[in-house]
Amino acid sequence: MKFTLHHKDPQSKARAGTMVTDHGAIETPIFMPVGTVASVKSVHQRELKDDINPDIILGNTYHLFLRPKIDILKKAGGLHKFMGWDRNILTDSGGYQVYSLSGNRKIKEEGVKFKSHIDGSVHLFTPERVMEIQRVIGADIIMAFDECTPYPCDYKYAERSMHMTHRWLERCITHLKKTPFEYDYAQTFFPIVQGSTYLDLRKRSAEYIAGIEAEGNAIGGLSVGEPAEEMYAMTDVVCSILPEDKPRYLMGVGTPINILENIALGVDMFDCVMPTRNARNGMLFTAYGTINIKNKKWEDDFSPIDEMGITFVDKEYTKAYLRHLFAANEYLGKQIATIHNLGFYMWLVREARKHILEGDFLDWKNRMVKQMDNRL
Ligand code: PRF
Repeated sequence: MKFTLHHKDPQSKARAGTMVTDHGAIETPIFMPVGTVASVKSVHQRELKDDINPDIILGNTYHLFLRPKIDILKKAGGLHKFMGWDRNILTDSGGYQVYSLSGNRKIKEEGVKFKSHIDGSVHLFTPERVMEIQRVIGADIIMAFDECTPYPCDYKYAERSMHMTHRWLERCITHLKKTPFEYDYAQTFFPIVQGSTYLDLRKRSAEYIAGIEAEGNAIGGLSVGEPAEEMYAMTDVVCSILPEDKPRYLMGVGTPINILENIALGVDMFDCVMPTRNARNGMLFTAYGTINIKNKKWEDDFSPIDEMGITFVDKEYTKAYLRHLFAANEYLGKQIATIHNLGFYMWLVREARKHILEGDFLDWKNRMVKQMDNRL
C-alpha cells in the first residue's frame, strides 16, 4: 500500500491524503460503511457503488468466520468475489466483536475462547488463527487481534490488557510473515493502540505501536461509552505520537460530530454502524441535525427528505412518504433511510477533505458541528 499526504491543515491537525492498494485509491479522510456479514445492510452493491460511492467498506472476521465460514470464502476466491465488490475492503479482527457479541468468552494469554451468537458452538481465536482467517477472507487491509477494554476499566486491568494486546501483536506479525497472501493481490496489516482512557497508557501504547513501523495504524478501545471529551483527549495524544506519514484509523467512531472533531485531531479513517443501524430505526442524519422520521410531525410534510439532495432518494421522496414506509414497516423505508445516511456520511468526509485542501477546514468544521447538533 502507498499513502501520500497531500495537505496538512495549518490551523488544526487535519490531513488530506490518498492510500492506494491493489483494489484502487482511497481518498482520506474516509468513512467506511460497515458490511459485517458480506452485506452493507439493506443496500444493494450497485446502489452502494453508484449512489454512495465509497472507496472502501468494512467486513467482520468474527461474523464471516461463523457464517458463511472460511471454507466457503476460500472456495469463492475471497470476500471480494463472494460478494461482488471489486473495490477495497478492510476486515476487523474480531478483537471487538468477540467481546461485544459472543456469550461466555474466556480471555487468556493464548487467545479468546468464545461461544457463537448464532448456534452456541465454541471456538478459539488466537492471534495466529485470526491472521490465517483474514488471509482467507482476503481483505485489502487486515487488523491485529486485540482486546478492546470496556468503559469504565480499572487502571490495573487496562495496563495488563494493553501489554497482552502488544504481545498478541508480536504473534500476529510473526505469523503473518509465515502465511503468504491467499490471492493475487497484497494485504496491508494495521496494529491497534489500546490503553483505555488513561493518558499514560495511551502514550505507552502509541509509542509501542509507532515502533512497529506498520503501513497504517489504528486506535481502538474508544467510543465504548466514555464522554466525547475523553475520547478526543485520547485521540489527540495518540495522533501526536503515531507516525505522520501513515494513515490513522479510529475504530468504530462515530457520530458526524465525533468524525469531524477527530479529523481535526489527525484521524484519517473511520467506520461505524451508526449511519446504517440508525437508518433502520428511522433516524436520519443531515447537515442541520438529526430527524426521527417516525415522528408524527412528518405525517403531512411533503418536503423532500433532504433539500441538499446528496443522493437520489433525498429529492425523489418526501418525509411524509418515508414516515409512512416506517409506519407500515416496509423494507423500502429502511433502504431509503440507509442510502440517505450513508450518502450523508460520505458527503461529510468528502467535504472535510475539500475544506482541508482549500485551507478553511477549521471554520467549516466549527460551523458544521454547531449546525449538526440539533434535533429537527
Ligand atoms: N478493536 C477492534 N475493533 C474495534 C474496536 C477495538 O477496540 C472498536 C472500539 N471502538 C471498534 N471496533 N479490533
